[in-house]
Amino acid sequence: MTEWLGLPPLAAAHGGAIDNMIGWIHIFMLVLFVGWGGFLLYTLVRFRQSRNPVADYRGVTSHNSTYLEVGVAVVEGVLLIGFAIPLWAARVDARPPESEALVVQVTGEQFAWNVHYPGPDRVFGRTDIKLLDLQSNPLGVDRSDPAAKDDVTTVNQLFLPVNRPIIVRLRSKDVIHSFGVPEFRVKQDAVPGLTIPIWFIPTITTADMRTRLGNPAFEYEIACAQLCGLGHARMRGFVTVQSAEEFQTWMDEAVKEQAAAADDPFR
Ligand SMILES: [Cu+2]
Repeated sequence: MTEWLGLPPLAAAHGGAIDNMIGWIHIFMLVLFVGWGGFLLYTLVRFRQSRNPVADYRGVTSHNSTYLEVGVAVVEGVLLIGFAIPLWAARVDARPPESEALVVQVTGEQFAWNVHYPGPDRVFGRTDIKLLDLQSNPLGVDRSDPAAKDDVTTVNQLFLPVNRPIIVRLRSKDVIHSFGVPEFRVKQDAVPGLTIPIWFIPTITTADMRTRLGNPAFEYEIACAQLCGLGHARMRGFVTVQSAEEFQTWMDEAVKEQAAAADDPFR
């Protein structure tokens, strides 16, 4: 019902509820705009100077405006209590259990998105700021930690399986960034010093979306949605949504490659 808003194509399970809410807000705001605009025009005509040469010091005695304002407050209350709060509760409080989800850490920095997968053991390896190297180890993963041996990191490339809950733990190294993927209807600030979880279920693979849109170059894009410095505009990450099998193949390859690279004494 929200095609008239021209939103980006939808590719996440919860997105319909968000679009619904955006639709209702637009409808209510249109009613308010027309109502207040009409009222303004009415007062301009009704209280024009030629009809009211002398000011009326008694003012308005009817209570209509009070009733109207109560009406507006009720509508806004419905938006807040009926739509916004339940949606917030479902989106933020009711996170799926980590055992059923793919948990991935995404760390913003000026000006890139660092992605960290825990690997098959589902445990994030230790990271140490002393090991941090912007070229070879931007997250400072300590490969000597057993839990880190199978960890996978990427820069600006987030690979996700379709139809599975994804929990992104959002962090930042430096300033406030914002993780926004319009097709997933998610946008959340990444705040230094905090780890903020967000979750969603991607429903359409990148390949299917390309066919659907007739655009072979389509990519889901992580746009940094907070002005975070001079390079903000080039802080673009890409999300590749794959079938469960394709994702597993990619993950197995990446685990092997990165573990081998970490073991290479000549690196
Ligand atoms: Cu940024």
